[in-house]
Amino acid sequence: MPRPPVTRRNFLKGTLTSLGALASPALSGLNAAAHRLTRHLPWYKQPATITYNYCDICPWRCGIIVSTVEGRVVKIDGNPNDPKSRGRLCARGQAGVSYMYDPDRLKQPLIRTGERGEGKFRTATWDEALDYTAEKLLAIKDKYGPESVAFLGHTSGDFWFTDYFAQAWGSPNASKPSMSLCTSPREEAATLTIGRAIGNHEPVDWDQARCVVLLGTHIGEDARNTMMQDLATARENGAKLIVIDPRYSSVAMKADVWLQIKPGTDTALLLAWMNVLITENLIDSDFIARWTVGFDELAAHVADKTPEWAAAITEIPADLIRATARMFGEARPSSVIVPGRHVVWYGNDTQRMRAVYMVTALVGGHGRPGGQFFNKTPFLEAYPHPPFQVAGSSGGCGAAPGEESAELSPGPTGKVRADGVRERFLRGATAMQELIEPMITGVPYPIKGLVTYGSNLLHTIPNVPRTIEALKALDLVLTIDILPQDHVAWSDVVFPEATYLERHDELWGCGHKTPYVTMREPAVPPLYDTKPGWWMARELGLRVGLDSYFAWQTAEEYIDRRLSSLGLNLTKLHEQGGVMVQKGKPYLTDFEADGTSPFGTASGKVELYSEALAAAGHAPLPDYEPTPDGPAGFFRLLYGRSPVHTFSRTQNTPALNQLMAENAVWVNDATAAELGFADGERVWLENQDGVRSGPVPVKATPRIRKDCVFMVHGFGHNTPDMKLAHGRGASDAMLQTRYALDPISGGAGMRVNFVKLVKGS
Ligand SMILES: Nc1nc2c(c(=O)[nH]1)N[C@H]1C(S)=C(S)[C@@H](COP(=O)(O)OP(=O)(O)OC[C@H]3O[C@@H](n4cnc5c(=O)[nH]c(N)nc54)[C@H](O)[C@@H]3O)O[C@H]1N2
Ligand SMILES: Nc1nc2c(c(=O)[nH]1)N[C@H]1C(S)=C(S)[C@@H](COP(=O)(O)OP(=O)(O)OC[C@H]3O[C@@H](n4cnc5c(=O)[nH]c(N)nc54)[C@H](O)[C@@H]3O)O[C@H]1N2
Ligand code: SF4
Ligand SMILES: [Mo]
Repeated sequence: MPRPPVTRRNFLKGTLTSLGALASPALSGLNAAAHRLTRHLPWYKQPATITYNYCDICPWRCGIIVSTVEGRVVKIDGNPNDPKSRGRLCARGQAGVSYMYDPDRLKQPLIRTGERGEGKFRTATWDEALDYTAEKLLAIKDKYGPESVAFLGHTSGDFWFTDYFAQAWGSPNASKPSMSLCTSPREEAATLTIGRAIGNHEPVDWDQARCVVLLGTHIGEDARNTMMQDLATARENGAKLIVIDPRYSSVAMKADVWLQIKPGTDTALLLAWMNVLITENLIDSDFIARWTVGFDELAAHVADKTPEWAAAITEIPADLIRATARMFGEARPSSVIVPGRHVVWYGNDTQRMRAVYMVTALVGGHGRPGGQFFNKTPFLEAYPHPPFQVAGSSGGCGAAPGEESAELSPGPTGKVRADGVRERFLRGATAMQELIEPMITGVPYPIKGLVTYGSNLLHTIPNVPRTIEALKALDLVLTIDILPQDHVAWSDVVFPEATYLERHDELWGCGHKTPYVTMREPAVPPLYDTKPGWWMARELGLRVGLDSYFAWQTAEEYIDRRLSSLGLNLTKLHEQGGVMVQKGKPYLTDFEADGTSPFGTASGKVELYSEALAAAGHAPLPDYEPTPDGPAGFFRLLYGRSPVHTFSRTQNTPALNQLMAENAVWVNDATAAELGFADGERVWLENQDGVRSGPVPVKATPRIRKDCVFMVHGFGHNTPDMKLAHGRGASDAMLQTRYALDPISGGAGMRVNFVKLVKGS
């Protein structure tokens, strides 16, 4: 039965009634008394118990307030104290209730009975499942060493396995998709150029910006809550907006100028912008003299990269390239190119991202109001534990504060990472897709065990047939998930997790303009026979001899110990509204005042010319490298987000499935007509290697170039166990049988696949 919506007024009333309620989801004595008086009333008039949390539907992690009535979660609101949500949420965040009550959830531990991939399991007790896993892990360790177990994880609880357990166990082979399948090139480029990380919250000073550029970044479809709010504020304040996208995206509609670039040619555009900024003296000479190195080399490098040169490559008219460069330069220093997030596009992505930071540097935008500010990581001590067997986290936007800066070190047997990071690539954090090959070949050494936490292997990593080959070759596959996603069928043992609304979890500390720490507490106890990740990690740890790392008994004890470094504990943090905000140091003036440099490069300056890259045999200044076109009759496959779905995790969420049950393929309308495809007609997509996915409806539209097609990522689920998502839409991951490896960061460029449209439903 649909429940009536909670109005702001009665929600606030509920909040007030429950003020002072315990952190525990159980009703306090006060609430219980109130409940007796009100239980004849409809649920929305009853006092709600409030718990604090951070949203786990996407990696943005907005602070939320969860209302529970009679043991049922009824409403999720943004936490006004939280710098990430500011009291608002996107549609997905509000659908958290539906996500948690999805009837298709994994409910009990499972042990495989059929062949891998068949999806045949028997239910097991937790003791059985944990003992089984521990035995297999120890057998692999005895025979091959601890580094032969890989840990692939994402989603906010991944810390317990991908970071804590992996390091205690002694495997350097831990990885998250949020690096080499998402942000690696921009992080690598930022480290090389400005000597700082970008981190989870892109440091754009929206409030004061006068000119903002979005390169690919498709805000609105990419529905990062506060970014949408910030963009609206910037526009309200009169900031100019330039959007560069081969597709007329939702945010392109809001732009002053939309540049319909030829896919893969952005670096040429950025070089031409630098040419115009320098030749027309639209630069900040003082900033350049004081805070950069290599300006002369850069000026010489771009001297012949004229708008006319770039026009032939990008298919953007030269006068438009010139006009937009002027628009950007004239707003200096309050001009910024938003560092993208999903930046693994064509394989040469670190160089493009360097060019992005260099354009902002030429106008003096780094650390200037309205430019790219300096974020600060919150202070929070780590839980004291014996030295890890392997130092260094698996990287990613989600690493816990206090644990994230260590250098990667080899495992206890002296073996370095099997993905080649620090050997094949310049530095990089981790390269998830490069850990698949060693599972098949045993080179540089065997990987025999796999622990996957909260990452959808078959929808996340390109070259799915290779991943399946790897899954077949392993001695142990442990999957920890909340849903029977496609990869679950390939597991030997499955641990069903309680969702973020049903568990305590590691604190979330976010590097930000105002760094902050927020908490997660359960709104209701775990549903079914599910357990929180911290509990599983500890129970498994105790069974494989890692007792000394799991000295704490509960997550509360662990978190309270960490919070004590801030003079807090969970109860106090709850009482003060779930969030602790610290002071930032966002502007250059903050550093100039105390005579320090915000730039962590070797020179302490923005490195326009990179000695580090030159020394490693890479181009010290970015060059445009063409990306090959596809075969005749094929279109480049572009992909992106829908505002109502996250990756491949929400397609089965009833409330979101109702809003969008399948994806469509965007095709230029004139091209569709030429090929004889009607708008709405169902087609299969077939890639350059003969792999098919679909069928999906054609969206015939003038909003996309003729050389490419576009689809929303995350659809095309095979498993019949996810009843709403099963068989709906096409999978971009299936069609990405190839990727272009970025030799600097280890990122996997995924926009190098091509598809043709094939009739038939
Ligand atoms: N609703 C929703 N929002 C999300 C997520 C989600 O799953 N759902 N995921 C979050 C995460 S982790 C990430 S990484 C971000 C990803 O979102 P973004 O970082 O915004 O991703 P991009 O890949 O930059 O953006 C995709 C856009 O790039 C365009 N594009 C394709 N090729 C090119 C090209 O060669 N040049 C240019 N200039 N543009 C091109 C596409 O047409 C599309 O509009 O979204 C975040 N926000
Ligand atoms: N083809 C293609 N590949 C991509 C992208 C793309 O656009 N196209 N985007 C890339 C980007 S930017 C990113 S950041 C990554 C995202 O990569 P992933 O994070 O792997 O993406 P999801 O599909 O959301 O997978 C999350 C998995 O965690 C499970 N899960 C959800 N909540 C919980 C929980 O509380 N506990 C546990 N244990 N599991 C949970 C979900 O059921 C799902 O199986 O993908 C990358 N790969
Ligand atoms: S942007 Fe939306 S889905 Fe992502 S964390 Fe915030 S509310 Fe949740
Ligand atoms: Mo991402």
